Amino acid sequence: MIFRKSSIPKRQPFTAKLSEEQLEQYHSDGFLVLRGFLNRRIVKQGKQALSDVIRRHIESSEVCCYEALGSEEGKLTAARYCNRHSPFFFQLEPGWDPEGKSSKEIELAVSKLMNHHTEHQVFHQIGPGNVDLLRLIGQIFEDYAVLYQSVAFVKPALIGSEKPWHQDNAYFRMQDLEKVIGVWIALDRATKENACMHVLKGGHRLGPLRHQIADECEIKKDRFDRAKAIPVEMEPGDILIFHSNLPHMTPANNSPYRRRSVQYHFRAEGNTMLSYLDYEKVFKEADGTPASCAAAQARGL
Ligand SMILES: O=C(O)CCC(=O)C(=O)O
Repeated sequence: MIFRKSSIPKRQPFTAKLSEEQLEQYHSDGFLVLRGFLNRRIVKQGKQALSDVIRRHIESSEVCCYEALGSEEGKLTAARYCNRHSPFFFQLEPGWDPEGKSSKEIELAVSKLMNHHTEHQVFHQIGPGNVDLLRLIGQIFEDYAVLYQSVAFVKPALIGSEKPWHQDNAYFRMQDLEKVIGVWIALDRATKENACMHVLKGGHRLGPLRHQIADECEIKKDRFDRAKAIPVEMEPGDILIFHSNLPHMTPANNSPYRRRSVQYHFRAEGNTMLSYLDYEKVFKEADGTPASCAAAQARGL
């Protein structure tokens, strides 16, 4: 197709900019909350898109492949639905068996979606296609912001399990730890009751902390005082921008309120990915011990 110059839409002018105080706050606390960043219409579309994407996969065996992940005793540890044509997948709460359940029941047990931005235009619009967001992140990086990954956590009501303390850089392997940022976006109200994010304010300045594999990959218990954690309560449309060395967790959701959120990680354009072995020399504690999840898994640390 040939575009005439006049038919090419003009690039939207960037409008968002962080103030000096906000930049300082990000660098000293390791996070920043921007209230009402997304409007109600797009938040509603995001929630609808989550439902649509989940249902489309459950109901179409042409698109979807189903995997039951098992433990040594042959018990189901997690059920996962993947896409035959894309890197997208979602999984259910540990141990929750979808056999004989309706699509609605299954949807309410989903805990995590990976690469959701490939499955719906709204998820692209909220994240990697959001010029205001790219500009803010780019301002922090002093470089262009590029999508690294997208993941959505959808903490189910009553059964949502805990995500233990971790630093996101423990999962990644980017050369410059300063230039990877997570953006956590509330689609529902996120409160202490329904498992909002909890962070260790300023904890990114501790540098890499040793992770170990328990049920999941988590920071070793003695690395900081967990009583110093603070909850970050958010309204739908608020966003949390956080450094990928910031220790954070979400507790179990025992409340009757589902807590949906979507999340994107961005890297600076100039930040490059290392091999697992090279990353051990970057994400390490002060005594040189490799601290990432992969290192813990491979070396039994
Ligand atoms: O949203 C959640 O429940 C957990 C989010 C989290 O810990 C993460 O994104 O690394």
